[in-house]
Amino acid sequence: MALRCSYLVTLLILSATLLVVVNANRNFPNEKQKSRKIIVGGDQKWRFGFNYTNWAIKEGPFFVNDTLVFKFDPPSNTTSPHSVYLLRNYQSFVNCDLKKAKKVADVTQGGGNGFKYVMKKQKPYYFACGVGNGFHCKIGLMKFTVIPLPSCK
Ligand SMILES: [Cu+2]
Repeated sequence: MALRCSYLVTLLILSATLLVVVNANRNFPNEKQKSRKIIVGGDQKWRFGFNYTNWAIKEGPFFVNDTLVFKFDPPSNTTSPHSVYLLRNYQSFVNCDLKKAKKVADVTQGGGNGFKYVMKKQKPYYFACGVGNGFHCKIGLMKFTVIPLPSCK
């Protein structure tokens, strides 16, 4: 595992070198990296109309045991409700198909410090908002996918 990890980090550093020109201030982790807490969407939080696919590409790479924090206000007269679902596979991700999706946070759980989700496995995660039966996901761009890399500990 240790060998595999250092190999992976080497690969990351190599790709980092290639990306340096276009992305000078991106942080690449070292082997002693602690798991991070990442606010989904940054200061945009979890909202309708922000491109979370682009956000995830810019924010990555992500690692196993990183925590994603989804921040969204509970439903009120002035805010649109949101939720967090895990879609089943790539196909349902592409189509924003919520059938058989797993609800991980309902519309009330994003308030305060936000809803925290720890990515425990090295597998694809397909996140989406479930509001409007796919409408927020499809039209509101409220979806992104992450495959966390093994954390090197
Ligand atoms: Cu939403």
